Amino acid sequence: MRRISKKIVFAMLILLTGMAAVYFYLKKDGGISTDSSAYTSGAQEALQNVEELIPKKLLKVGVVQVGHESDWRIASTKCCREVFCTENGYQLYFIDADNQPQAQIDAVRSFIREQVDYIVIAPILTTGWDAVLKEAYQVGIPVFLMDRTIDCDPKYYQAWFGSDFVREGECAGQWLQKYLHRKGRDFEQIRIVAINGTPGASAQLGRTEGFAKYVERNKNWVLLAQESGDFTEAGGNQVMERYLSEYTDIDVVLCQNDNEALGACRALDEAGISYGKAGGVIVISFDATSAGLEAVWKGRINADFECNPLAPFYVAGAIQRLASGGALTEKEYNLPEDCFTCEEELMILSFPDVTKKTIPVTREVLNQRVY
Ligand code: GYE
Repeated sequence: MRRISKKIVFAMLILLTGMAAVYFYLKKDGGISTDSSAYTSGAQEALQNVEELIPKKLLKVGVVQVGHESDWRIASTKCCREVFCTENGYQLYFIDADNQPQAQIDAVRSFIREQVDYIVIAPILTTGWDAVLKEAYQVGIPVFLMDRTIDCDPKYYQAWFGSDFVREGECAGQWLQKYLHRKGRDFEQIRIVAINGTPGASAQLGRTEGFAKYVERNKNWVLLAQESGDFTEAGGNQVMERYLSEYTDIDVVLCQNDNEALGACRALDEAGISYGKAGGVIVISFDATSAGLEAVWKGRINADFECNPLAPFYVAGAIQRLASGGALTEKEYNLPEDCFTCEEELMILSFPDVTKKTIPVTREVLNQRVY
């Protein structure tokens, strides 16, 4: 008891000495009133400054990315790192799964062990998520999905932010239908080859499904082959080389991303076959990254259907809302996207619920792009 009271007296002495030192320091500095109200507001101000100096608790966010297979993915990772940075109040745990589905599951388990506050997943495949998401759910870590979708009970994630991939495929199909009509090719046989993305990724499944509706509708279109280029430039190049050795008179190559399209263009160049604006093979792509739109501008790609990689901004908005006690109103959020072409004429793409005007790519359009 005597020891405790000695401690208290000692602490009070230090406090009083400190206050006296501050008082004399302020007096010495001159111009500081000793009037009690001014002293109180000065103290409050000092307290506020001290509060600013105390580091705020950073939100721990674990993000597992698909890999680094394409320009689109690199833009998505860049956005992620910019959004979930320390200055914005986050401690980011970032794992690049290098296109390995099991590495994604392991990453989520490591985030759970790390007791992060939020988990953000950009899934490679739609399948295989149930067990690990249940684990995150049981320990109460909110999960957000971005980019591709997954097949699981929606209660295991807060919300998904990404593109309507079926709509992207439909846009490509409707654009091709209108473009061929404009060129007077409604009754000609149109021989199409497709270079798909990673099999089982929702971006691949959706784009394939959307475009297939137009293959079905246009009886003069023949889909000769569809193989995976794994969303990479090397994949697009190899698949196109194979197609060129197997098929003659290809009218259209539909590539499920810009990197595949650039690889396909290289194969066409090497084979001495004309394409794009120059005539010959019509090249269609998805993503509308800077490299893709540059190729549209140069007339190498005819049409490029945008896929927005800025989902991390939206996910961060949702995290902030949850962190401040708010709630989300939707489960699925689609990001805004456009259609770009190398031809100057505008084209209207219309669906029961949405109308899109194609955008001809100019230098100004390129300069305004952020990814
Ligand atoms: O189109 C491609 C990427 O899932 C939307 O994945 C994404 C796709 C994108 O690597 O470039």
